[in-house]
Amino acid sequence: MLTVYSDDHRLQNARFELIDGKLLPPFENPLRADRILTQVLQMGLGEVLPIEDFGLEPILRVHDPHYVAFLQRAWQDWVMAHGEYDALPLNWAVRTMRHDRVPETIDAGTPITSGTWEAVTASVNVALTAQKQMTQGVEAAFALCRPPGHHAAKDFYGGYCFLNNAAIAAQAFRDAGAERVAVLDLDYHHGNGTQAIFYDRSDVLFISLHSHPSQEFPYFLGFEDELGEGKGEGYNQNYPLPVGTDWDKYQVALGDALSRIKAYDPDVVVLSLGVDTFEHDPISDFKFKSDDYLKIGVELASLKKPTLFVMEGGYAIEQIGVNVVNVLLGFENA
Ligand code: Q9C
Ligand code: ZN
Repeated sequence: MLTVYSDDHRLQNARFELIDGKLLPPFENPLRADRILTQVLQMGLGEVLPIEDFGLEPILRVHDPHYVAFLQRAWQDWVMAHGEYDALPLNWAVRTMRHDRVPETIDAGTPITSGTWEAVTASVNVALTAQKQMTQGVEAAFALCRPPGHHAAKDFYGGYCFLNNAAIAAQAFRDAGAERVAVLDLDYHHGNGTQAIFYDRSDVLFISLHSHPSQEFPYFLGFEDELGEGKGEGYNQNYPLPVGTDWDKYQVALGDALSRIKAYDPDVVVLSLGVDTFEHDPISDFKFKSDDYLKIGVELASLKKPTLFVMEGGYAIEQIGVNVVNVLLGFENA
């Protein structure tokens, strides 16, 4: 399978994130992508392509122009206001407060640094380069995106995500002539950004399997009664699963999700690939073993659809490469 990769991911390299009362070195760090690339090369998965630059246009098909402009100058503005520290603001928009006010900086777990803008635009270009290869006939590709994207919505960031790589690629497929796109999100966390972006649309089906939002980030979205709205009604499906979920239990929900996708009969599948479902993931509580990722790949291959794998989360540095590449090998060898 073809992989697309850019070294520019290293420009997102923060000092800290605020997590559980501690300022810790970020879990979402450059070693993640380095280890995945090493495993791709070691297993001989296939060719590794560099990025092409697609500019702002495909980003603006998904994200709000004010938000994109904010992100582009966020570091500079932050330094003017606070000096050269990672931007780790706290925003407090709880119930009873106004929701028509648009906050700019929000998440103390998602640092903005001097290289964030370059890194996140390179990450989008990774997804779009792989997407373009597929419009030219490649059947499956792996976009080794970093930073991840699925928690970023039209006009906000969070959960280590700034621009929604998977959503931008899904929209690019639509713009290139695909009639129906299915996005299947297998990251441990609910893909709230992707869901919100396509919530009122029937041309992009969004399905997510994840840790129950009553127990886990993003806490306020990802419940099973979120079915889409307007034209999008019936085109959103969540499978919230309890902490401690292992492959045996997951498999049932995955089977159901795959039959829904088969019934939808998409032209292409965008697979938001997180391996934070792993038993030793430091911030998550599912119980996947490395071999289980091969089985996910085999299951996904049963759809027999062109598939774009877009890297999302996964923080167990030692095994992240094996787990990710197992999905891709399982898919290819099925
Ligand atoms: N107590 C992705 O996997 N903070 N983002 C977790 C845990 C946010 C993860 C706090 C986790 C976001 C792409
Ligand atoms: Zn995640």
